[in-house]
Amino acid sequence: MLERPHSGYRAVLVQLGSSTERDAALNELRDLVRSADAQIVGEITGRLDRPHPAHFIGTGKLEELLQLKSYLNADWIVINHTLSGIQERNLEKQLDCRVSDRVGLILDIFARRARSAEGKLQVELAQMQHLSTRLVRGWTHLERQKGGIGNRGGPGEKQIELDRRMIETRIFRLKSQLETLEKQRATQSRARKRNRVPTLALVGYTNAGKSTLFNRLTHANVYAADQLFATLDTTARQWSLQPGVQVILSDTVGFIRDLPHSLVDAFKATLKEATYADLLLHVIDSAHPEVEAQIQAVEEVLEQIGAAKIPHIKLYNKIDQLHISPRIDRDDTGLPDSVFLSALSGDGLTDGLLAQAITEHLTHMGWSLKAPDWSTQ
Ligand SMILES: Nc1nc2c(ncn2[C@@H]2O[C@H](COP(=O)(O)OP(=O)(O)OP(=O)(O)O)[C@@H](O)[C@H]2O)c(=O)[nH]1
Ligand SMILES: [Mg+2]
Repeated sequence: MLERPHSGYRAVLVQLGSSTERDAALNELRDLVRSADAQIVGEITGRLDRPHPAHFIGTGKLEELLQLKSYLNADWIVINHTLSGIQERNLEKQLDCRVSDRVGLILDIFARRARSAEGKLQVELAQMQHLSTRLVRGWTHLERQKGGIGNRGGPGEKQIELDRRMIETRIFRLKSQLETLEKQRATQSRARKRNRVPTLALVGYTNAGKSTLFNRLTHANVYAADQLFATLDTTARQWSLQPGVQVILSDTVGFIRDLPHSLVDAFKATLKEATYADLLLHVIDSAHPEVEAQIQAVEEVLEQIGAAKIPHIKLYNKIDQLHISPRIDRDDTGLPDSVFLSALSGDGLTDGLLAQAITEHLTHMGWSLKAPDWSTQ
């Protein structure tokens, strides 16, 4: 029903704000747009003044954008802020091409990546929810123009009302399909608990290296790539923590700062996978310039999905890029707090540091992890 985004857009990016916040945001925006398979042909930056009610950016900037767009032959404008439905529509009309804001862009990437049935349903739900808020806003706006409640004449309003109902019906159906899938997932995780196998989940900012680590530990072949949101589906595998000691490890969707609410809501089931875990492994790209902000963003999402209280270890990944040695840092109680490692070179993994840190945590939580003693049998 929704149009699948096509590849090969020629994109012009718009990033406003003070110069300090702009650089980091612009870098991330470039990664996001490349992850949407588009080519970046131009960029416009500027101060963020009070947003223009009709088209968000000021009239001067709009003129600049119009010229740049036709000069560069661009066909997609990406504005890394939140636009109202009306602003987006006005901009599309004036610029005569597709315009997306940050939420629209992230939804676009998710739509490209979704592979599993559940992932596809979740993306469609997020798109529908996003669309419905825009229609409602557009509708109330139209109504206000026509003189307030009570005046329901125009064919435009009727059409919007019909669209809205259709979207609501679709949202209802998608939610119930997802609920069924979520029940299955909960049953599976209860079964794992009954089998007394500790469950660990890799969580972290997108592109931190979760899938690379997952593949290395479980010899799986999950898609890992230098792009944002490479993984959308949760995969769980057995991992031999030590000879004879099995745990379940799951790889999850990456987080990002200002994760759109419609996505958090729609991906609740996938994100919830983390809340079923006994121990979280928070994978961090320690070589990233925005490392602290990324850690904080992940902690915020964990809070939102109710996973903040689950014990976790911070895995400072990519230490090969920083040229530091693998090590374990401990908290006041002596428990491992962080492990410095590299999923790529194997530092901190092949030497058993990660397995040791995890074993200490699980033992502290009361798991008995003794390997079966075959010698007596
Ligand atoms: N130098 C270096 N690069 C790494 C390391 N671990 C992962 N990478 C690279 O980082 C990029 C992202 O890795 P992924 O494993 O796809 O990251 P992810 O956290 O699963 O990302 P999403 O699925 O997008 O959330 C890839 O290009 C990896 O090769 C590491 O230890 N060192
Ligand atoms: Mg991944």
